[in-house]
Amino acid sequence: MKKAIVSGVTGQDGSYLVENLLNKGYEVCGIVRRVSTPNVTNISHLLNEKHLKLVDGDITDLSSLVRIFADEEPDEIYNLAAQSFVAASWNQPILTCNTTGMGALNVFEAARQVCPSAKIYQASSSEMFNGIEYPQTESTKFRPRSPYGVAKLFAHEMARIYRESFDMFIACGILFNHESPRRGIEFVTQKVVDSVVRQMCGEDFILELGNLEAKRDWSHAADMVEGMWLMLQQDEPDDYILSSGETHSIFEFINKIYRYFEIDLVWMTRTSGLPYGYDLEGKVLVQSVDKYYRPNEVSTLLGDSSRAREELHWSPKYTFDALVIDMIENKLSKYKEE
Ligand code: NAP
Ligand code: G4F
Repeated sequence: MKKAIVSGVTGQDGSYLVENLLNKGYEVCGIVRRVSTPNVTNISHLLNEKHLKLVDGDITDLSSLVRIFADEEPDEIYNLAAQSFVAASWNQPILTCNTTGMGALNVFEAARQVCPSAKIYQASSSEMFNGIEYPQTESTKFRPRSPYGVAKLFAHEMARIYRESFDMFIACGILFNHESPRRGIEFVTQKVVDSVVRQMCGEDFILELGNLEAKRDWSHAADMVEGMWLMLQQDEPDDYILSSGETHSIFEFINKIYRYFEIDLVWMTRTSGLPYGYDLEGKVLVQSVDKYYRPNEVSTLLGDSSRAREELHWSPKYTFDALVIDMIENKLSKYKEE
């Protein structure tokens, strides 16, 4: 039985990855950071699994990683832990770099000291690109636009340094945006789905968002975690883009969610230049406000995942429409339960 360690196990990707690995017959050890009120919602359905064990640890604490890696002797390590919310990285740049950047280095260094032959997956990001040149491939130049992007690029480059200098197996997945019903509430897809469902259930408020012109290449997280696993099944480590190969603006995403409820939004622009959308009765449902604009922005993400498709034989199962339906239907059933 292979053993995998997963950091970030309580997050969106961690929860899907654990399911995926348990289904493949792995023994999984999830690293959970200590908090006063534990948040294990995403993995609550897995807590009684015989082959899943949770251990306390923090990727900013090298000693905790050394202890865990020495105790567990893993075959594979998936480093998914991060401060992953781009917008927050301008307000907390140091925490973001300590966690998302230095935390990854701690994972590589702990593995070098204790289990250098374990295969490591590092969660790199399309936020390392500048969003001007696209479609992005593995050889598109990196030019991050956020503290988060810089922290991810630091980790990405450190992965290469450890790979080349110490002959360690570290594969980086340059993943484009991926979503699911388990996506955190602050990310734009979940925020829109949650707000529109609440409006449709009778709550009276205007959904406030930031830049609606940015374009993202969205996939389903369940498809992405299979790609992570495939990267560690190769003989040699490499970097791979995982993406859908389609790009949609935030406007398009919003329209799609309202359309599900048979509402065709009409868009207008205020004198301030900010857009707002209303229904056919003239009721404003959504508006763009200054407070959700970021100091800088990756404008267009469109990933070319040909290398992963050819070499890993990876291909996503969810279409954009199927992702949207999964998110809406899950949200609707949660509200019905409540
Ligand atoms: P997520 O839902 O925000 O999950 C992040 C996880 O990291 C959570 O389990 C969080 O624990 C944990 N964590 C944060 N700080 C930690 C620390 N100091 N020590 C240990 N654990 C810590 O993120 P995700 O969407 O699943 O993404 C997984 C990874 O892929 C992240 O590295 C992200 O940056 C990267 N990525 C994501 C996307 C995407 O579109 N989702 C795209 C590219 C790359 P708590 O539950 O305690 O907060
Ligand atoms: O959903 P988002 O917050 O995701 P973002 O910033 O693209 O980052 C996600 O994907 C990265 C991969 O490219 C990951 F590395 C990262 O960890 C994270 O998972 O924002 C998407 C877009 C942005 O252009 C943002 O400006 O939506 C725009 N947006 C407009 N209004 C908004 C809002 N984003 C959020 N979160 N909230 C808004 O109100």
